[in-house]
Amino acid sequence: MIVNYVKKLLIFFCLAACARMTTLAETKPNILFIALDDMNDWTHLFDENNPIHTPNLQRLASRGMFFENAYCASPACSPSRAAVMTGRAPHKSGIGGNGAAWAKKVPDAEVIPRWFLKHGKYDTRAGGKIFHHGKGGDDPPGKPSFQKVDHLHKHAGKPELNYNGYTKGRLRGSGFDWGEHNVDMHCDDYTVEWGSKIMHEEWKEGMTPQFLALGIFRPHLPFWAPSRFFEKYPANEKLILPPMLENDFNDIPEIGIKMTLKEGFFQDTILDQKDYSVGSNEQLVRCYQAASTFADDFIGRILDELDKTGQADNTIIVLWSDHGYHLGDKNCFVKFTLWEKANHVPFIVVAPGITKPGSRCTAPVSLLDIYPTLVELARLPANPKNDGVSLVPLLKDPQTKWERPALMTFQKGNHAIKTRDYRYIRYNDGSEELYAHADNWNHTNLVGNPEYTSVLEGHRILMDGVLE
Ligand SMILES: [Ca+2]
Repeated sequence: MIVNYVKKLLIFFCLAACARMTTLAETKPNILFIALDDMNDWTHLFDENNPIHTPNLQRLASRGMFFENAYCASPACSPSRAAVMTGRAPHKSGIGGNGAAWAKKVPDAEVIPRWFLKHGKYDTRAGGKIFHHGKGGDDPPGKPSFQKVDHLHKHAGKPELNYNGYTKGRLRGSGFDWGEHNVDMHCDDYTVEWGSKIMHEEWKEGMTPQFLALGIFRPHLPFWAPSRFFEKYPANEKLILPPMLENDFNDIPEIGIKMTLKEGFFQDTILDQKDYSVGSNEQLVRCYQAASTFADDFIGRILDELDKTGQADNTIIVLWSDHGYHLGDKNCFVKFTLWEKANHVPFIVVAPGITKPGSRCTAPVSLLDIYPTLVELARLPANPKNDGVSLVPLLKDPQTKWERPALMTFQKGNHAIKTRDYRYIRYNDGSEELYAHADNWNHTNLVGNPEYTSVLEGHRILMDGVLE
């Protein structure tokens, strides 16, 4: 009796699974493409011992695959986003810093949504920050990246950008402020409202498949969030601060130290005063934590809206952050470094019928891999100019053998690779760093340690290989 019941149950689940797979196989899936800005790995998504609460990132991860070791192609907004969207590696495209305009560097590039429009007849939509704002993010003349766009900068001047006067930590005006900020509409509220409206009006039975990109600007500076997002982050000694090693720069080459000075306005007042008042650096860390949970909340709202459309089973979701952020660790508040915290990012893919809910993958992967992965998932022809590789084998089986390292580049000739066991950095003057995987705050440079001579040599060869 019980055996029969179990058999029936198994048949039911098989049929249900087949029905799901049939759905994705017979119709073109929608793509919900969500970008975060400057969100690092110090969140519950990666480890529940981390201080930053991200219930909605975890909710999203529970639906598909979370890549624990995903890396941006470049630790700055413009080159990282250009790499994701064009599929071109920064060392080949020449887009290695925030100053380069992607449309001028690679005018022949077909960005992901254009590939979907051209080869899959997709409708393409984008709200918020997808490319970097400013001229570096502009489309090439006559080649719009999306059919319909709601730009983030359209909302400049709205209440969110009215700086509210925390002068102590202020650096260059409201763009670099941090604090509690209670206004009706933050810039991401506009983006989520716009995206929700698109889904509400256009995502229906029989719809044209759609590529919808939504770019959330938080936790990027200004580190602002409404007061309720600060409740979990105490403004006193109980606040969790990143570990800071004394003399952390003693084993860092000069060129690596120089990179931290890129936004070098905090160096004299680094977290040594234990000052939790408004505008202090400790308060800045607290505000980053709150701004990250605020960003996470927007993700929850997007998922709620998707679920209301009834299209979730036919929608591939990809979520990524353009890079990470240092919060006083390694003596800096900055992203423009080749260390782990500025490059290790949240990256989640939900592909119904393909990814197993709640699965995790430990292989090192790059955000450059997003383009070829989405193209394969949607069964469109591959773009031969993509420098990344499709992650579909890993989405199907996270244990797939995967020896390819993730490559990161910042400006000209400065690179890092991440393998399963090490991070190896080589700057354009030839100086190097090597860190064990477990040393994720990059406290101990192993270059010069005779025990690691062969590891170092192996990583030099690997880097030469991926740069070819
Ligand atoms: Ca960014």
